[in-house]
Order: sequence, then C-alpha cells, then structure tokens
Amino acid sequence: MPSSSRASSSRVVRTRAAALWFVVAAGFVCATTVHAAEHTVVMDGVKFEPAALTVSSGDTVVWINKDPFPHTATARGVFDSHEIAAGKSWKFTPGKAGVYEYVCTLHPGMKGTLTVK
Ligand SMILES: [Cu+2]
Repeated sequence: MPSSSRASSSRVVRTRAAALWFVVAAGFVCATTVHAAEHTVVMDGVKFEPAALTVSSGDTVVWINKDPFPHTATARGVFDSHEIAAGKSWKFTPGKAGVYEYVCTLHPGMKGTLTVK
C-alpha cells in the first residue's frame, strides 16, 4: 500500500513538471514569434522584392537570390552580404534603428531600402 501511494504522488509531480515546461516553452515560442520576426527579400530579375522593407530591431532579414547569377546586398558601413551565389541566401539581423539604402555592388541600378525601427 505505501509503495503504490508513493508511485501515485510521484506521477502527480511529473505531471505538474510537464505542465510547467509546456507553459515555459509556449511563452518562449510566443516571445520569439512576436519580437523577432523573419523577413524575406527576393532577388529576382535584377531587383529586390520588396525594394523597401521595414523591420523591427532584432528581426532577421533573409535575402534569397533567385537569379541565375550572383548579387550582393550592400549598405556601405552597415552591412554587406558579399556575393550571394545563384540559389543561395544571406541573413542579417539589424540592431540599430535607421534607414539604410543598399545596392547590389554588381548591378548598381539594383537598389533597396531597409528601414529598422
Ligand atoms: Cu546584382
């Protein structure tokens, strides 16, 4: 009898611990979703799409090159992807608020603006 009662009380403890973990994990997922979004800029047809993007500080921006030749996303002194090969991508997480004009150094007419709030 004492052994079965011990087993049942340890099951309650395990269940409570599992419930607590669920709450902590759900809160973490929610926090990362709300505060650190991921944004995508597609490089296609020698254009950035969207050409103007606004993100929050701490968000991640991913440039994906869908053209069959390399591009860069370069805001001098702020960020520089260097050459992103065809089919590849590059990520940047801006920390400082500002309006950053950037270009592809290989195609100077290819321009974008990243606004960080
Ligand atoms: Cu380019």
